[in-house]
Amino acid sequence: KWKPLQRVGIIGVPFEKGQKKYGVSVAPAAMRAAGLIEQLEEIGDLDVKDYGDIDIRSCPETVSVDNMAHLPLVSECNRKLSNKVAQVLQDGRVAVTIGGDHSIGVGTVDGHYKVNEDMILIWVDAHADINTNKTSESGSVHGMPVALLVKELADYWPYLPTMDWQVPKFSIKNLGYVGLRSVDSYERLAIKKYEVPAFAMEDIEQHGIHKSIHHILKVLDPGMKKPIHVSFDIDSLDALEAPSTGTPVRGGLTLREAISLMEIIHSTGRLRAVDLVEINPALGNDSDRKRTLEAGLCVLKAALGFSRRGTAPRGVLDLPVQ
Ligand code: Z70
Ligand code: MN
Ligand code: MN
Repeated sequence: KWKPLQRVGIIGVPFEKGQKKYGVSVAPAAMRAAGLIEQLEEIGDLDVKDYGDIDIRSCPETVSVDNMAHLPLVSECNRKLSNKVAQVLQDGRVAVTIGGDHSIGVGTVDGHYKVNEDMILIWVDAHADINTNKTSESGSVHGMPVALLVKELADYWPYLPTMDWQVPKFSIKNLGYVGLRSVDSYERLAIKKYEVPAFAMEDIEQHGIHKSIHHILKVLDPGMKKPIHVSFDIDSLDALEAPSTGTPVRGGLTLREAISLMEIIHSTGRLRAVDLVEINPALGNDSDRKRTLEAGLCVLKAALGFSRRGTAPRGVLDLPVQ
């Protein structure tokens, strides 16, 4: 019944105030310069539309919330992004969002939820990003998007000025994790309390990427009928595969595992939104930067139907004669 959507919409989000380092905001331009649109168009029959970048205007930050840096900026960016993601989905396209830091997951998931209330969310990351401003040790919002999104954690937040547009309705029961290896203690408590299917690196080691993702999909959606949102933090990859990122963590996913994960999700035909975040082209040398951008491209291509086996021409039954 489900078959992959052959239409894609690209959204760039040059936003970096959800963390402290300069450079993540350059990633949408760097990905386009690395051939993002052209490479996706080379995947057979894919119709790619570039919706451009979200307008990131720095507004005066009139309010401040304890241990939550730049909340008004994060909020304003995500409000616009949420509407844009909903528009792309309503246009009948897979929403492909290029960050930016992971605080933009608030906007992408909020926008997706507005269109598909039955969506499930696969968070692929070294980190769980499920801190509140009470539990965070950094005060950086890119460590908090999941906690902002899920309704079960709403009572753990104080009132957040500027965030009235965002009402957490998404249930933590529709969330799964892949790639975890740097989880704060209260984050672990939340994962245990709500029994979130979380495949940390040691679980992937034990079961393999194939069984791991199939297990998550089965737990979240045994009927195999729900739209899928993948929020892919490039730091889920091993630091050798993707060095140009703000908080690289050793011992992560190989690029092969990430590609395999995305191929499996593509094959469901139910992928409706994918985020690629935390690529920081300003970190590392030329080789690091190139490797990281290429890894991001490989992951997106796998999600959108590129096959490592090759794809035969459509409607052609034999080889050319002479
Ligand atoms: C830590 C925090 C984080 C990404 C770092 C780290 C969060 N748990 N996320 N890098 N992508 O600050 O809350
Ligand atoms: Mn993250
Ligand atoms: Mn991360």
